[in-house]
Amino acid sequence: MESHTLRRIAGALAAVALVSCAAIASAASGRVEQSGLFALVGGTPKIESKFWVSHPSDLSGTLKVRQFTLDGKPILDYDVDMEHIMHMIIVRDDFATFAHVHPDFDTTTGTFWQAFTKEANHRYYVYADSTPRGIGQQVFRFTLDNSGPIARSAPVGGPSERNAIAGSYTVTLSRTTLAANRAKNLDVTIVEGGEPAQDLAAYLGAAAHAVFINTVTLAYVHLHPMVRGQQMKMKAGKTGAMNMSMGGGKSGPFMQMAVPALPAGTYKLWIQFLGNGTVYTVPFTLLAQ
Ligand SMILES: [Cu+2]
Repeated sequence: MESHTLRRIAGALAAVALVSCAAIASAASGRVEQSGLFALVGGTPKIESKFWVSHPSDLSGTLKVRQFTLDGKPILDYDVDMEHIMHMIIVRDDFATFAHVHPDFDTTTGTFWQAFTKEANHRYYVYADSTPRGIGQQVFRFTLDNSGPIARSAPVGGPSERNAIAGSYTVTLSRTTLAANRAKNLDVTIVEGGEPAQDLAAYLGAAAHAVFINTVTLAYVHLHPMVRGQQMKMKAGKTGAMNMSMGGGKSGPFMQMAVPALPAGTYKLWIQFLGNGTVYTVPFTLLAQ
């Protein structure tokens, strides 16, 4: 079976620490800025990404990201990818929560902002995934600090069951253990009431979205499973990236995703899909060994 899964890979592979994540106090404003850790496997950082939190109360604040060309000019033009110019993934330090949000954008300053309320005693990892026009996809990771001592949390553990329940749906992966460093196609099947689900629709321009995060290295992979046996309309984007158009029609329930070669480790995986008008986020744990 032929599959052309659109693939977006980002990673924070240990040896590829190209940009320091050190927090830098901005003398001018008193705010604490972070320079993002470049996180795109196989790519190179072509911009600089800055992160800070404005008007923080104890737990609520506005996450801000502003990106710059390497000669220091704020980036104002972004390509739309999956219906948005920035995708922000926010995961809790124990990988127990996952958010996929789309920050607002100030076209004058190039600043993105996103309201966020964290839970006490946890830090969060924030991934900013965008495609500056003419540059191509760039992904940076930041850390949102904890308020209060970090809670002790259960370890992520081994590979999860292949089935997971989401509302009235059961999502099944063909496997949750993979050979490390080897690309592999994984089937994703969504069943409702014992039958293939009939009320799935495209979500953000894809049949489903899958985000993998290595629980140790924080390497990040973002894939879009393709509906099996359905002709997908693909077009080359301006930057050479592939954009997918599904026209908002029916989607699933039989999908396949092309998982790239993953370094050995444990990966938290979240699959997002739209079922009968509701977005579901389904967690799994994968082991690459
Ligand atoms: Cu996606």
